Amino acid sequence: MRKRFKVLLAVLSLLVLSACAGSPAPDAAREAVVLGFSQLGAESSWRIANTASVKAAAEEYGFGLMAENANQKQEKQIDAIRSFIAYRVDVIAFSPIVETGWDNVLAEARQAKIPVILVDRMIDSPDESLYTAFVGADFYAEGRRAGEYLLRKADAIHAEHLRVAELCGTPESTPMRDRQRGFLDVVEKDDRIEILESLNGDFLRSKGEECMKTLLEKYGVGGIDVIYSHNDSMTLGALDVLEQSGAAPGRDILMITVDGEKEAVDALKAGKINCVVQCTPDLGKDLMELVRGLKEGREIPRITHPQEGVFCDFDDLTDPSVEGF
Ligand code: GZL
Repeated sequence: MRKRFKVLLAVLSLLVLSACAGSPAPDAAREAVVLGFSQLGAESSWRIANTASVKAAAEEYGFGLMAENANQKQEKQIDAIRSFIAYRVDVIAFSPIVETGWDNVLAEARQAKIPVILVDRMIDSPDESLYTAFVGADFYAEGRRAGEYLLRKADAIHAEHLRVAELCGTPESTPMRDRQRGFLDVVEKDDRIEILESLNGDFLRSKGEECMKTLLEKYGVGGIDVIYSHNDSMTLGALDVLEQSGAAPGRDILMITVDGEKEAVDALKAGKINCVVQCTPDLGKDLMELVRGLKEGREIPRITHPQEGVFCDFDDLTDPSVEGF
């Protein structure tokens, strides 16, 4: 009898401890917090994974979630934010498709005393009070990592001249601007590197294909040494075109990409991509921690960057840690 009592006591203790160990709020808190979330679209595997991360984390934390998809339209994001204000959600979170054009609607949220958290992308405004916090990648650092890989590769293959074509993400978006600036700040000092051209692929696989076709028509496979692409979707589109043209991407042309989705990491392992700069879509839990902090009246960090790294052809690609999302 005593043994059974001891086991029961141990189980009960574990249950109590787990409930106090910072685990998400219980279901009963679901209606206590309602988060309005405007997602910019579903343009890439990264975006789809990011949306899933936010939804799963809201569920885990027991928060009510009003999620709106703007299908790449800024005006739909603005409408969604206005509906969150009308509904009087506790917190508004959104991923701004571009950096400008938000001041009026965010001033309305401030007027309604609803805090705003930026997810994944930044806004460009002189008014720092328009948002409370940002959770997302340091895109400038990602661009620098891509540039540092290219210089390391140039050393390793004793390259004297490398002609780079850049596939850019959505114009005036934070990842496009900062991945470009970070990359250029590293490579433009090195006279082995020549930037041939930068084309807008809008983070879309279909436009990545179009850009690659345009580049091949203009320069030919022998006229381009490196593709630096701001996301995997555009890179995978470019790979399709290169392989259809008979080129061997990863050998004839160095391929550098950002995000780290499974299909791109698999292409890295197959030797078709040379470098994958990681950009995690898993921002949901970090976002919910910020929401919980606001609801508990705590000071929250203004900027939260996730840990990110690089997978490349200098690595042991058989290591199980080399995997995509
Ligand atoms: C980056 C994110 C970018 C991804 C793309 O955090 O904003 O948008 O790199 C996505 O895949 O479209």
